Amino acid sequence: MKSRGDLIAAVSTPSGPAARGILRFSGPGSWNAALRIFRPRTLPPFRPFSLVPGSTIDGGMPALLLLMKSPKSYTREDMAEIHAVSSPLVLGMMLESALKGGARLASPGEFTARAFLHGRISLTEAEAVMKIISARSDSEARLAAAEIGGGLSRAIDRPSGDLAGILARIEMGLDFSDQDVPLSGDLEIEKELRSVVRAMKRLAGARDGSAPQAGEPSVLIAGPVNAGKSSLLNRCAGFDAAIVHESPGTTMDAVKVHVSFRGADFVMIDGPGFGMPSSGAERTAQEAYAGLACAADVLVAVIDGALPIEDSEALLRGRTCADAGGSACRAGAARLFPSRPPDLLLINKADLPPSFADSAAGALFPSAGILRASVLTGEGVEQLLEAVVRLISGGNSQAAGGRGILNARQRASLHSACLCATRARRALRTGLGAEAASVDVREAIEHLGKLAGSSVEDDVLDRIFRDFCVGK
Ligand SMILES: Nc1nc2c(ncn2[C@@H]2O[C@H](COP(=O)(O)OP(=O)(O)OP(=O)(O)O)[C@@H](O)[C@H]2O)c(=O)[nH]1
Ligand SMILES: [Mg+2]
Repeated sequence: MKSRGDLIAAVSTPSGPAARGILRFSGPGSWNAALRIFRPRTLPPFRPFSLVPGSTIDGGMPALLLLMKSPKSYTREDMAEIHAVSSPLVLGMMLESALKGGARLASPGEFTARAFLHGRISLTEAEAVMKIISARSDSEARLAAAEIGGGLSRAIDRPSGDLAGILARIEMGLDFSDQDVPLSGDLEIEKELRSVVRAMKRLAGARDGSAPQAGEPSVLIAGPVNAGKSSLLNRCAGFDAAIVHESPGTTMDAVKVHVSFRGADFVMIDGPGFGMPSSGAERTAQEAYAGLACAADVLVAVIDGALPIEDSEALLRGRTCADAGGSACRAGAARLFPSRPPDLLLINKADLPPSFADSAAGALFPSAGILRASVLTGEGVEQLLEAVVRLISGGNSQAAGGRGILNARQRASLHSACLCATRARRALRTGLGAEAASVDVREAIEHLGKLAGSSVEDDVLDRIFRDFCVGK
C-alpha cells in the first residue's frame, strides 16, 4: 500500500445507534475541507487539538470540530474530525459534500496505513488497531490495546538486539580470524543463540516439541473415568458440548469449547478418562489426549470426592486395569501426570458425603492447588474458574500474553526467525563455519524486522490493511 499523500475522508464510526458519528479527514487541506462543511460558532484562529463548537452546514445540526496539526496527529498529517450526531443521513450528506469539495474516499485501513507508513505506529501496532476493532471480548481488546502501546514491538527489540550483538561477534571473528584479537568461541556464541531461540519461542507461545498452539490459552481437564470431567466442561461452556453419562468411559475424543470468564478467554478441553480397559482405537485416543496435556497452559485434574481416594489413585495409575489387561491405561496415566503434574486438583461431587480429607488428595499431587466443587449444583465452579484465570494471566503471563497477542503473520515471522537461529547454532556446533552462521543470523534478524514491519513488501501491507474498516 503506497501512500499517495492526498486528502482523504471517510466516516470513521460504525453505522447504527451511537451517541456520536465522526467524519474524518487526513492530508493536505484537511482543515479547510472540514471548514467548508462545518460552521464554527467562534471566529478563527482555531487552536489545534481543541474542540470547536458549531453546526453542520447541511441541515444545521449541532456538531464539534477537532483540528490536528502534522506531525502530532494519528497519521502524522494535518487532520480534521467533525463529530456530529450518529445519523447515517447527516454523515452521508457531509461525506458527499467533502468528496465534492475534492477529498478522496479513504480506502479500508488507509488512515492506519498512513500512520504506519509515516512511522507513527509499527505494523504490529497497526494490526492491534484491527484487533481492537474486531475484538470479541474485553480481554482481546485489552491485549490489543497493550500492543498499541508498543508492547510487542518492545518485546521483539530484545531478541533483535541480542542477535545483532551475536552477528557482530561472528563477523568480527571472520574479519580478525588471522589477527591477535580475543574472540568469543563458537560454542559460547552457540549457547547465547540457544537462549535467544528460547526467548523467541516463549514469545511465540510455543514450547519445545509441543503441537502448534491455537491463539488462545488452553485449559485441559483430565482424571479418572466418571469423575465429572465432561459435566465440568459443559458447566463452564454454558451448554452441553460433551455427553455426560453415569457409565464410565463415556468420552472417547477430545472436546474443545471456548470459555470467557471475567474478561479472560481460553479454550477448555475435555477428553477420555483414565481407568478403563482400552482397545487399540481407545488407546490411540488416550495417547493423543496425553499429548495435548503436555502442551496445555493449565492442567486441571478432576477426581470423585465421594469415592475412596485409593480408588481414584488406582484409576489414575491404571492399576485397576491390570486385571482387564489394561496396560495401555497404565501407560496413559503414567504419561499424563508425571510428565506434567496438574496445576489444580478439583475434588468433585461435593454434594455427596466426602470420602477423604483434602490432605489425602494433596498427597497425590503435592504441587497442585486443591479445590472442592459440585459440578452438579454449580457450587465451587466459579472458584475453580477464578483459579484458572489467575494461572493464565499471572502464572505464565508472558506465554499467555504472547499467544493471545500474535496473529498468523507475526507467528510465522517468529517461527522463521527461530529456524534461522537454530540453523546458525547447528553451523557453529558442527563446525560448518562462522560464515554460514552469520548468513543465518542475519536472516533471523530480517524476519524479526518483518514482524515489527520495518521491511514488509507492498502486497503484504495491502493484505493487512484490506481487512480494516473504511475510516480506520
Ligand atoms: N452427585 C454428583 N454427580 C455428578 C457430579 N458431576 C458429575 N456427576 C455425575 O457423574 C457421572 C459422570 O459424569 P461425566 O461428566 O460424564 O464424567 P466424566 O469424568 O466425563 O466421565 P468419562 O467421560 O466416562 O471419563 C454422571 O452421572 C454425572 O451426572 C456432581 O458434582 N455431583
Ligand atoms: Mg466424559
